[in-house]
Amino acid sequence: MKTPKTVKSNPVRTKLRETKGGETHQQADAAELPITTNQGLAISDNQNSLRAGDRGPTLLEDFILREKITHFDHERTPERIVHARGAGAHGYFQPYQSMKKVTKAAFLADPKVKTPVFVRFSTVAGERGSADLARDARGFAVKFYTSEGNFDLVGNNIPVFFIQDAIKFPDLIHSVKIEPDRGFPQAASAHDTFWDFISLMPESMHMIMWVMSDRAIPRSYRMMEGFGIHTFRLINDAGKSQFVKFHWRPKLGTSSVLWDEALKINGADPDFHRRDLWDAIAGGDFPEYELGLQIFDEATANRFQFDVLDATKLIPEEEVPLKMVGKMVLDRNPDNFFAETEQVAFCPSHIVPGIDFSEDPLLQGRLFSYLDTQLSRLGGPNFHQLPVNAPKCPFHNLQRDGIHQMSLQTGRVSYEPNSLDPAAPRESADHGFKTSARPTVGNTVRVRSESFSDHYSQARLFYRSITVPEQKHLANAITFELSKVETEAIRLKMLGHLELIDEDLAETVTTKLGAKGKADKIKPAKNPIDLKPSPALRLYGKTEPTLAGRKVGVLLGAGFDARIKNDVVAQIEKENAKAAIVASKIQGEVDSQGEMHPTDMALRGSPSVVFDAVVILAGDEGDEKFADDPNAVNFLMDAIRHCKAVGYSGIPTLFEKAAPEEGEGVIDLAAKGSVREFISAARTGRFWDREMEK
Ligand code: HDE
Repeated sequence: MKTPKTVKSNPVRTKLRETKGGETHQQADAAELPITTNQGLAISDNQNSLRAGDRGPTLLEDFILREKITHFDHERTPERIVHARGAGAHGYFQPYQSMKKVTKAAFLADPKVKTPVFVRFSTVAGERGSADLARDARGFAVKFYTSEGNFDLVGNNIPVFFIQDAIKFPDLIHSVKIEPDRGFPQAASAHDTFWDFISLMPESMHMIMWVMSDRAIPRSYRMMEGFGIHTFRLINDAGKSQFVKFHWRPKLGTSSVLWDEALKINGADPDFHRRDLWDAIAGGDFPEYELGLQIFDEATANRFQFDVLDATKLIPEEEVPLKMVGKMVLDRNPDNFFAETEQVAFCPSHIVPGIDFSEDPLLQGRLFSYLDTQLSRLGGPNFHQLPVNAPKCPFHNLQRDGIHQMSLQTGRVSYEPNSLDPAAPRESADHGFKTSARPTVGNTVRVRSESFSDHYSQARLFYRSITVPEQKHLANAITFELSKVETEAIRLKMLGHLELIDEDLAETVTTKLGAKGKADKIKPAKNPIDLKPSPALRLYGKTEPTLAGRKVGVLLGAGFDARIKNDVVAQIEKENAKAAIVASKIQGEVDSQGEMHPTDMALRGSPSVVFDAVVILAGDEGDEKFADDPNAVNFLMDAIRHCKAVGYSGIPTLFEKAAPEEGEGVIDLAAKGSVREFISAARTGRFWDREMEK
C-alpha cells in the first residue's frame, strides 16, 4: 500500500476582476459554462446581493439571492431515526461457484457475474453528527443491484438482537437515545433509561453480552463481521426450501479498539471509521468481505434447543458450519455523500426470487417499517427513482405520479388488466416472485412462544467462548455503564441478571461496583444450561496475525536516524500497511544529517490511539524535546498502555518520563534484524499481558 503524499492544491482560475471592495471574483473562461441559477440563467456576480446603493438595504427583487438562500434553507432532510450516522461505498459481489442447487437467486448462480453493490455501515443510537467510536452495534447494510431486482441484506455486525418482537423496537430505541427531557447523553447507552429498559427485558441479555464486548468498538468497518441475524429461506428451482443465516467475514480479520482508545479517538478524530473507509478505498486498498451461508433444513432446526425464529439466538458455527459462497469488494467511494450515503434506502423486503422470509416476528415487523420510514425521510413515494436506489435492471409498472416524480410516464393506460395497450407491463407466473408455500395453523393470538423463553444460555455461551482479555473488557464495560446509572435499583437488577449468565462475571462486576450481596434475585422463565463453548464467537485468534490494512504511526524527532526510518517504512509498506509520518511540526523534521523529511501528520493532532502500532525515532535533541512535550509523552505512554507494538531508537529520556523500556512487543530498532522483529510484533497486534486495567 502506498503512503499518501502531501496533498497539492487544485489549480484554480486566477483571472480576477478588479473591484472597489477587494472581494475575490473568479471568472469563467469564455469557453466554460458560467455559474447559473436553477433555471439556467448565467450569474454575473456571485459575491454581492442586489442593493439600493453601495451601503443601502438589500432589495426583495434579488431573485438570485432568494433562490440560492431558499435552496440552502432546505438542504437537510430528516435523519434516520436509527442508524443516522453512516459511511457508504460502492463495489461488487461475485460468487465463487453456482449455488443453483440451493437457490435460484441469479446473483448467486454464475461465478463469472459481478453484481454491483452499495454498502452503508453505521452506528445505531447516535445522531448524524455523533462520533464514530460510540459503544454500539454497527449497521452493515448491503444493496445488491441484481439482474432480477434489488436485494437488500440489511444486517448488523452482531449476529443477534436485543428483542424478539418488533412491537418492542420503539421502546428499545427510545430508551437508548438521548433522554427526552434533558437531551443527553448523545450516542451512549451508559444511562438510566437504557439500563432500566434492559433490566426489565431478560430477552436482551445475550445481545447485552455482545454490545458490552469489544465487538461494539470496532477498529474499522473493514475489520468487522456482518450478519443478517434473522433466519431466512433459500428456494431452488424445484421449489425446495431450506433455512439460511447470512454472514460477512472481513478479509483483514476482525479487530477492535480498547475503550480508553475509543474515548480518546472520539476526541482526536470523531470521523475515525468514516475516514478510514474513505482513505482505504481512495488509496486502492479495497475492503473485501466473504459471504458465508449457514444452510440447514427444517429437521435440523427442530433439533436445536432454541427456536430459529428467535432473533436473540445464534446457531453456533460448530453445529452448522459456514459455506463461503462469494466475495464482496468495495472499490469506489461515493461521488456525493448526500446523494448516495444519505439518500440510500435499504429495506429488508427488497428481495429476489430464490430468497424468502421466515416467520421471525422481528423480521416480520421490519418488513413494514423501512418503506414507511423512508416515505417521510425521503419525502414521498418516488425515492426508488434516485440513482442510488434505482434497480440497475429494467423495472416498470403502473404506479403513477406522486411527489418528486422524475420519469415521464407516457401512454393512456395506467391500469391492468387492460385491452388497450399490448406493451403495458403484465404479471409473469414464470419469472415473478413467488412466496414459498408455508403451512400456517393456529388462532390469532398475542403470545410469546415458549420456545423463545431461554434468555440466558446463549448469553453464557458467548461469555464463556471469548478470550480472557475480551472477558475482562466486557466486565469493565458493564461496570463503566452501570456506574453511570444513577438509580441503584436498576444496577442491582442488572447484577441479578449477570448472576444467571455467569457467576464469575457477576462477581467481578459486583465487586467493581462495590455492591457485594446486594444483587436482586431474578427468577428465569427457563433455567440456563451450559452449552459447548464456540471459539468462532471470539474476536481474536481466529485468523492469522496480519499488518495488512493497518496504520503504523512513525514519530520523528530532530536528529533521527534516516536509515532506520527508511527501512521501517519500506517494510511496513511491504506488509500492505500504511506508514504515517508524524512530527512536532507539519512542515517536517530533520534527520541526523540535517536533511528535512516531509510529514503526513502533526503530533499535536495525532495521538497514538489512531494507529495500530508505533515507531518513535529521535536523536539527542529530539529526545530531550519529546521528554518535555506532553503530546510525545502521551504518545508513548498510551501505545504501551494499549498493548501495541512499539519500535524505537534514540529516546532514553522520553522512556524515562513515559514508560518502562522493557516489555514484550517493545523493540529497540538499532539492533540488527530488529525491524523484522518489530514487523512481526506489529502483525500480532496487541500484547495483552501488558494490560494495566484489571
Ligand atoms: Fe432496522 N431500521 N429496525 N434493524 N436497520 C432502520 O430504516 C427497524 C433491526 C438496520 O444504512 C430504519 O431507513 C425495526 C435489526 C440497519 O440506511 C427503520 C426493527 C437489524 C439500518 C428501522 C429493526 C437492523 C436500519 C431507520 C425491529 C439488523 C440502517 C432508517 C423490528 C438485522 C440502514 C431506515 C441504512 C435502519 C426499523 C431492527 C438493521 C426505522 C422496526 C434486527 C443496518 O425503518
